[in-house]
Amino acid sequence: MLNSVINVVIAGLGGQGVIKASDVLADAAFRAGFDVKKSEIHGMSQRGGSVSSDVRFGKGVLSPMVPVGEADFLVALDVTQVEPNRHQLREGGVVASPMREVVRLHASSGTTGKPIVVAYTQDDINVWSSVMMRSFAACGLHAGDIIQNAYGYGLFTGGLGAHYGAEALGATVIPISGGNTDRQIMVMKDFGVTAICCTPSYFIHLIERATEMGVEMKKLPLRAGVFGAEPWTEGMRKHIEANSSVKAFDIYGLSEIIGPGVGIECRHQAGLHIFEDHFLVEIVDPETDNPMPDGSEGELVLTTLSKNAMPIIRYRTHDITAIVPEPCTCGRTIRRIRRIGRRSDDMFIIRGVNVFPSQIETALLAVEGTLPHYQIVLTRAKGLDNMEVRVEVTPEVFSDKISSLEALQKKLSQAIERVINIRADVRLVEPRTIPRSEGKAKRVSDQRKM
Ligand code: DLL
Repeated sequence: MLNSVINVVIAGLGGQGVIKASDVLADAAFRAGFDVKKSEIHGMSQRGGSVSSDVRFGKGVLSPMVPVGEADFLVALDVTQVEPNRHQLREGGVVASPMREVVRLHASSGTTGKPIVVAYTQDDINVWSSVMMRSFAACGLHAGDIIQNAYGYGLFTGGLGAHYGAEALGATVIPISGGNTDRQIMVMKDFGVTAICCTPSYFIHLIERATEMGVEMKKLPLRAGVFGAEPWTEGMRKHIEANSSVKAFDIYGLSEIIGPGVGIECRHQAGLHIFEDHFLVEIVDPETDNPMPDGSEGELVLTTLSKNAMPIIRYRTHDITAIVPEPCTCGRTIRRIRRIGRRSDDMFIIRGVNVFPSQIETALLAVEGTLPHYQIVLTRAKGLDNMEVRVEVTPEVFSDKISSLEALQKKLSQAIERVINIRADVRLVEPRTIPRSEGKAKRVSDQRKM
């Protein structure tokens, strides 16, 4: 994965900035013990001999020294340069520290294609533990709490990220990982668990299963849920808080930046505080790439400020949010972002209308009698797109008369139409028929391309 010489592509529009960047890189590379050779700056006069090897820049300039697909690292001085130059990168990861300093590898779950491998030095792990520790503290947790960590352990960053943070806090961690739902409930009850970490959709499943097992969730000492790794709505929060004893906190993060712990809600549950001493936040217009002012919605772009093994500059997360500029009443001075309801790439187009799964979820959960389990199935017949929304109803509603079920179906269909302006076929399904996930829920099944 790592060579003693790193091939770096500096992508920018030229000028002093590029030269400065190559100087900084060369300096860092020297100090890290790399074999730095010489600079290669197209279109400019060469400056000195002490610049990082194989540095190049420029929009359409292809370097004879860094063949396409062979760059280890892309330094983009301008956010617009990331995508057009991505093809220069070598497959299989980019590590900026010597491999002997890398103490851990993880991989993103990846919505498409191959997973992205991410690497950490010991310092990176320490930063991660620290931001996770602060995250737990923001939820009001402290030493003495018993934290059941039901995020998956393994390549997924959720499990070990939360684990190290909880230990740094001085809490007692139960490293149960995801799955084995009955055992989760037994452990929660028997160990006097006070906080749980998992995806919000899995916690809803835990609530249901506990009820079936005769365990009263509201009577447990559980008081905080640290939920993230997937989009969820205020409707889901209401459902969780009404059906259990937890206050539900939203935690955000992504493997490429560090894992969980980029941001978290505080007790006011009014946006996620970003740990700005480690992560620089920007919002850009996903269409034009222009920076957006605070308060305007756009794509979250993150830069790591303290990572060693995989520093990342202006990473396009695809997550849509806005910066909340007002200070929070909790007193923290780090800024907040709005909860992430959607990704720019989870949008689907149906009969020409752009739709996000979270819009459907908001519409469904505003109507009484439904459960936060739904699936959107897209099909195509004779060239015409169709959207069916399968939604689970509560057992009480399901045993109602046909006429009341039909009335509910109509109500849901109208609620969806009000939000997205097109009709969807709503199908009410029996409780427990939509597949449950132990990790991230899969909401959309697009069968149009199959
Ligand atoms: O999901 C890291 C994580 C683990 C976050 C545990 C929180 C808790 P990835 O598998 O790389 O990493 O997926 C990252 O998940 O870009 C978002 O699209 C989505 N995501 C993560 N947290 C949230 C959240 C982990 N709170 C991708 N709300 C991100 C909405 C979220 N989406």
